[in-house]
Amino acid sequence: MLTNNQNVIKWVDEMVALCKPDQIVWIDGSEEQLNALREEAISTGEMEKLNEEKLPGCLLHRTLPNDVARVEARTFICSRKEEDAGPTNNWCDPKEMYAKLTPMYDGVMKGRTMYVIPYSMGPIGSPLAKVGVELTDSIYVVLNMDIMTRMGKQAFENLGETSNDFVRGLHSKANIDPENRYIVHFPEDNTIWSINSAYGGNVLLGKKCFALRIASYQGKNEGWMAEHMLILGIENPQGEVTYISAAFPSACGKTNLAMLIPPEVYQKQGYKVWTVGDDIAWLKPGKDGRLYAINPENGFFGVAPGTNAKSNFNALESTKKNTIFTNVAHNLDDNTVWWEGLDKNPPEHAVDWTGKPWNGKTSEEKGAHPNSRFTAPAINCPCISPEFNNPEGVPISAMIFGGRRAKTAPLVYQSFDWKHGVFVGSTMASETTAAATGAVGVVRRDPMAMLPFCGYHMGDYFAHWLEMGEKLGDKAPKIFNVNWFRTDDEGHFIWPGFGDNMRVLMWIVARCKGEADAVETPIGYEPKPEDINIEGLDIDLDTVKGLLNVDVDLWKEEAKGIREFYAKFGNKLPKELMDQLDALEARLAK
Ligand code: GTP
Ligand code: SPV
Ligand code: MN
Repeated sequence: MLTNNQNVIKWVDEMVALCKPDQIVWIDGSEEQLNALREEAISTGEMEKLNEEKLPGCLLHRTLPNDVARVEARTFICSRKEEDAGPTNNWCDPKEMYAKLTPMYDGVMKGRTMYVIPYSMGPIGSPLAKVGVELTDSIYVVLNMDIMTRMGKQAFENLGETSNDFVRGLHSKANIDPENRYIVHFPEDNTIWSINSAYGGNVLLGKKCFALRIASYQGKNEGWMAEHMLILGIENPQGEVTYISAAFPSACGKTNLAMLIPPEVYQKQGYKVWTVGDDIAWLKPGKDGRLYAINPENGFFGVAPGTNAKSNFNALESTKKNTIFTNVAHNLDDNTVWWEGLDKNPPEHAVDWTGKPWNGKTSEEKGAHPNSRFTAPAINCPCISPEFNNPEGVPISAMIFGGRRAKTAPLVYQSFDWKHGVFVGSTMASETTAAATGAVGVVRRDPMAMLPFCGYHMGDYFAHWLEMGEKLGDKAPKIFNVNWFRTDDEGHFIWPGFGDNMRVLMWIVARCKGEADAVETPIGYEPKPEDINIEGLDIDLDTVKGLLNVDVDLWKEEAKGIREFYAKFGNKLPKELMDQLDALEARLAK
């Protein structure tokens, strides 16, 4: 045992009595203990050791083909009152859910070891950090949590001997039975139960389950925000850094934007980009009244396909050591990894993500699953911010929303004010991706990129955003919307994206500093086309004009869609947002 905290000990005892593991191992976070676990996972075949010269400390893991993504249909928010989960979450009465799952956990760890993982979300000692304990029967989970969180006995030291303020996570892979898979949150009990999965967001309980679903509920009650946002800093040649956070739905470009390499025109002037986080931000007003953000995570659980030296050099560099690869192709020639979009030279002698022999030169099948991932330590990232471990976080000047929209949403626009910005975030829509099971490419509303991650009623969540704006007043970040994914008639992306997204961020920074003009449109403020720097790109001013075009007819349709979506929330929809919708329709009718 690593702690004398009776709240922890009592709960672990109860869960041990339920799950009946053969052994209990308390994870202290020491390299010695982790190495023994790595060796064990390698010896049982659960993980494979990769080329020690080319990928030192790296491991490969494959999950079952039925277990490759988050499962939104099997994810529940079990608040006592159904109304508190709201219309966008699956709900079940907590008593009923405990009664249903308890027999499934009964004896589930017989013949297995239970690992007790203490971890901190947020820098150790940060006033914004919070402690969780995850119980799991998976070494893969332990090794991933080691990368993704500050794991080990320090977390217990932070919790102290008497506090009861920790999130209780219980995970068992059980039989990885998709029919009995449950990812369940009990916000009022600070508890998460996950069973029958061994993949990513379903089982690394510090990530989406705690740092977004439980934390969003805590933030509402405690006056802060947990958001599905990257955090980056742009340093100008004078050494001043402006911090921006951005919410895009899963697999819509957060990791890429967070680590972007500035185009040459900015590099030669001395601009730099620093990564604070790539997926989750916890935000709270600071002493000076501005909004400060920390990244509660300690690593990146990033999408592998499409990651290459050109699209995301810094992410690729981050995966060169001490990284776990999940569901990518295994290159047998040199015991390395490969995925679609890594390079144009797929291996001939390889094993695909399902474990079958695979020839990348001739096969029609994909070598890596579209949602294959790398788990890489943040410290590996060449552009990790010097503020990454700052317990106070970084002050946010701008918040950006965005998604995948082939049409309708322009390259960038700014909201008229905070309230309008909350409206813009609440009405975000995006095409679905492989990050969750189900159809890909279908446009759905995904408010603030939080649809799958908000741990309470989304109408109350919108109200919380509005309240935060009241509290922040004129120190509130400016709110923007971006879309890198507009397509032409042949379906090709028009905007070059990736590092060139910096060109749009530069207008955003200039707006925050009051150094750039804007044009008023019915949906918000837009840049003058010539204010987007296209030096060095092979697109012209007319293309930028096209990207910024607001098609009033499409937007009238959009407003109708928003009205339908808003109807779901009934009287929980803040009146301010309905007023915003009416105002948008009035501007479009002019
Ligand atoms: P999660 O980890 O699921 O939350 O995803 P994410 O939001 O971090 O997305 P990520 O940066 O991993 O990008 C997902 C996919 O979008 C990858 O295949 C990228 O190559 C692609 N992508 C990212 N940025 C851009 C862009 O600016 N333009 C285009 N066309 N594609 C992009
Ligand atoms: C996402 O889907 O937004 C992810 C991956 O970041 S997972 O951890 O699986 O949720
Ligand atoms: Mn994510």
